Amino acid sequence: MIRTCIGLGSNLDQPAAQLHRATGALAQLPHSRLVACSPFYLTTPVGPQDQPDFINAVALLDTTLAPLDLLDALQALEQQAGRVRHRHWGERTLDLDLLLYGDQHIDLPRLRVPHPEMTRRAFVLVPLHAVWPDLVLPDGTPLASLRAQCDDAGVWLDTSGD
Ligand code: A4P
Ligand code: MG
Repeated sequence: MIRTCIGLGSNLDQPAAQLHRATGALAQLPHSRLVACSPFYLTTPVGPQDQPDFINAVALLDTTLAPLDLLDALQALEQQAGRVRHRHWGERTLDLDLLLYGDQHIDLPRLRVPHPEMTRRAFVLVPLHAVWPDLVLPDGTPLASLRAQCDDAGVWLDTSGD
């Protein structure tokens, strides 16, 4: 089994419910085991500001699926959530990003791992650190140091409970 990290995000159609459904679906993926999911966070949008706040979380999934097979499965779940692509970095019902696949580096047109933006995004670093505090990234950087340096002003623990 390979330990993978999956970033979940939604800002349309009851975002917290979208993420609850998505984690349930991740737990049902073949050849895979959902290990943990971070708390949900309410986050201000990165990119266009004229869109609703997001709910973000990070799940840890152990799997024997190959990277592109896992990406296919994640994209199928996005489709099932009725995802329509509006605009780059824009609003979406469900976004599932493969952040890490073990300590592998993957550079394919369809799949770049580690996710190229992850170390710059508080909406990824905060939940990832919450669910896996002693993670060391494939390049040797301790996640805790990135978490300590990141500007988390737009990231709040979601206490709405829905
Ligand atoms: N792709 C390449 N690498 C990966 C990977 N590691 N994981 C390809 C998933 N997909 C990967 O993605 C476009 C293509 O990226 C896919 O076809 C896949 O083959 P997309 O999600 O369909 O398009 P997008 O969302 O418009 O672009 P992008 O760059 O993926 O956006 P992101 O990085 O997903 O960011 N603000 C807050 N607060 N919270 C958010 O969750 N999300 C975004 C979207 C912007 N602002 C946000 C949030
Ligand atoms: Mg995406």
